[in-house]
Amino acid sequence: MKNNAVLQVGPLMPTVQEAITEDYRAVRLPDSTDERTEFLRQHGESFEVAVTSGKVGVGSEVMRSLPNLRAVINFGVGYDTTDVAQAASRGITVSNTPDVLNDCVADTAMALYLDLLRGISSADRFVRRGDWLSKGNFPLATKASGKKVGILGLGRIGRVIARRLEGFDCEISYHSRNQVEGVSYRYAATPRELAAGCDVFIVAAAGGPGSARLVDAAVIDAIGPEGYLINIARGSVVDEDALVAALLAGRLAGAGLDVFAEEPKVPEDLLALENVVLLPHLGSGTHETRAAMAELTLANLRSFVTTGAVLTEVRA
Ligand code: 8YV
Repeated sequence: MKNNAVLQVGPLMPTVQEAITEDYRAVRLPDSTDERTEFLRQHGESFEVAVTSGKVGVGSEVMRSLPNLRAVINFGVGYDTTDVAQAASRGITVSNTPDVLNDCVADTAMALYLDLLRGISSADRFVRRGDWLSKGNFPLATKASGKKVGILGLGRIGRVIARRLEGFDCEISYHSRNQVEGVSYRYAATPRELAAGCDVFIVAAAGGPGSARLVDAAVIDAIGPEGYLINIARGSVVDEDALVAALLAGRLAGAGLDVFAEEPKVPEDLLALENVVLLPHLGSGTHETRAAMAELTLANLRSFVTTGAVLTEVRA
């Protein structure tokens, strides 16, 4: 490949940024729209590979401005910010970082699960405010073991969540685009059917056009006033306005959210609610997992540059 053939799109983990700059002389796409347009007009033709993260991705417009692009190397398992349809039609390879983050994202789902049902964050605030001294006992919570849990999306991460929930004696059901072979969990034909049959509804489905607002007002109402919603996938999978309205009206018992529709914006109305646990999209955010994701990102880049194929290709 030519010099400067690697384009960095958006911020990356320092170790990844250093490696691609030193080893491939990668050039960073400017962040401001004006500078970016001019940069792409002048240099767009020279890039064959783009390295990005799931947060930023290579969207339709940037991809169109890179006429010689051959690969998008994505840090993160989710690739909904990259125009995979355009990539497929132009024969552009897209890679992501699957599997290495399954444990941490599933652990985050479990942390939200226990926190939400037992009121852990709320109880922590209770102690810090001095309410234990002034008000006495913390209100009773909901038992977490043995619940009926519905998982939307029984992919790599969904399956690890299910395995962890088995340890809590939960009764697991799921809905996925296709029924999964070799699992004993009950299959629900629609998200609404899944919601109607569970106490806790966990969103683990990939983001993107195919799953946008799959969890709509009707699904949220089917989870019901005694039910909880947890989302560790993408904010786009849930109709956020409908979720906020249901929480405010008491039509849902609570929600545990690691992801939002317009990150890092969190709906103002949620901030005052005690039955909601809010996380800043930290699903995979541990030293160990981020290092493994960085390694796989760089291995995909190395493999593409030397062989023309990536190790973990996205097949949308
Ligand atoms: C990533 C994630 O860290 O992998 C994903 O899809 O949601 C996160 O855990 C993030 O996307 C990287 O930008």
